[in-house]
Amino acid sequence: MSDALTPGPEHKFTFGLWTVGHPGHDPFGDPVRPPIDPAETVRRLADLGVWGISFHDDDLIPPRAAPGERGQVLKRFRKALDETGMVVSMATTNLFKHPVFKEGAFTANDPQVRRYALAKTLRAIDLGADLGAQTYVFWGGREGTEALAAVPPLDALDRYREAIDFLAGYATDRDYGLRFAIEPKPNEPRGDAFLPTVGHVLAFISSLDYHDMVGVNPEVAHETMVGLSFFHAVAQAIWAGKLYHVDLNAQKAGRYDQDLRFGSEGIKDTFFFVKLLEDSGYDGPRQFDARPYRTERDQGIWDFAAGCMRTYLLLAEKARQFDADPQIAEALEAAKAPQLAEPTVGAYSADEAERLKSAAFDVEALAAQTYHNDRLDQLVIELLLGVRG
Ligand code: GLT
Ligand code: MN
Ligand code: MN
Repeated sequence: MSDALTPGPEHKFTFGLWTVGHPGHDPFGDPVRPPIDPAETVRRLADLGVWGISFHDDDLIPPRAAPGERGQVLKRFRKALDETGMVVSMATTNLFKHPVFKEGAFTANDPQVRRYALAKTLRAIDLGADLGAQTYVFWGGREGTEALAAVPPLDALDRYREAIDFLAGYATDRDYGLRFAIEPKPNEPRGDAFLPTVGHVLAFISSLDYHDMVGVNPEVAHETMVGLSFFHAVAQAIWAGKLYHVDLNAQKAGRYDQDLRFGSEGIKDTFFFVKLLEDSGYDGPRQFDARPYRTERDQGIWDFAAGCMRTYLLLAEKARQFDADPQIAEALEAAKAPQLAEPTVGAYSADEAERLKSAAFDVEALAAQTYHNDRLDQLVIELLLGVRG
């Protein structure tokens, strides 16, 4: 049991620089923690068994870096990567912090702002590829509006598509071997965001010229904040062959984006998500996009990071217990769960349609069946509470 709970490179756990490095400011309060040097973050996380690190362009190279500083930062960062064996798992662009993006980035009304957003992203893609990133994430933090009249949504979607296709063309042309992952979020900081959920992103991807190289980066908090099931959202991304990256944290429904320690809320949904991911053969990064509580600093930050990974591994262990539990297997049979894998009628044929129309169904008997879902769910709760196995 202890081995299964020790994080290692095989688990592909990753953290963004902006997560453990978050200074703890919020709309009402000042920072509560000093900044951490990216190289120090790499070393501390590597000690905990983390496999990879990710960053926004501006997390790594401060936007107002003095000439020469860029080289210094990169040198320190590369040295820490080399010494620890940690990889750069993902890179992304900060297109939300600077006031130039207050009205949008790829979907800003002003073409010069859109062109600037693209230029910033092209440079950030170069940086990410140079450091070995294989996934590039797009979170459209400022793509949206409060004034519905101000931003025609059909044009905004055209511009969004134009931007992603242009950048995909660039990454392909440069042979960077990158895959893109678009991260949905329903609102915050904008009143209404474009590409608000996993479902919207999947539909958008199918409209792209470069649809093969673009997938989705679902985040627990972003689906959960509007009351959607993250488990089902990720399932649909997997089903579509589009789960290219995943952002793990915790969230209560109906709140602002909380980015809490993984597994600290919604334990049942989180358990089924972990089981789904483990069973699916997904072999991409398992990224924690969470922040320590504002009460934490120093060692508390690294305890928080260790906690995210430990909870993931505990739930993966619970998933194995679920599969090995004979009473749960019986309850799944009683719920007829295995039968959902059987085709209903197969592909259309006129004969089959006729057979169906003339078949006799004992509808009353079918309606009277019981599935014992309460018993099944109770067994799951008991498993999670540690009184089984
Ligand atoms: C920002 C956001 C996250 C995104 C990051 C990538 S930035 O912290 O809240 O959900 O994943 O741009
Ligand atoms: Mn995220
Ligand atoms: Mn979030």
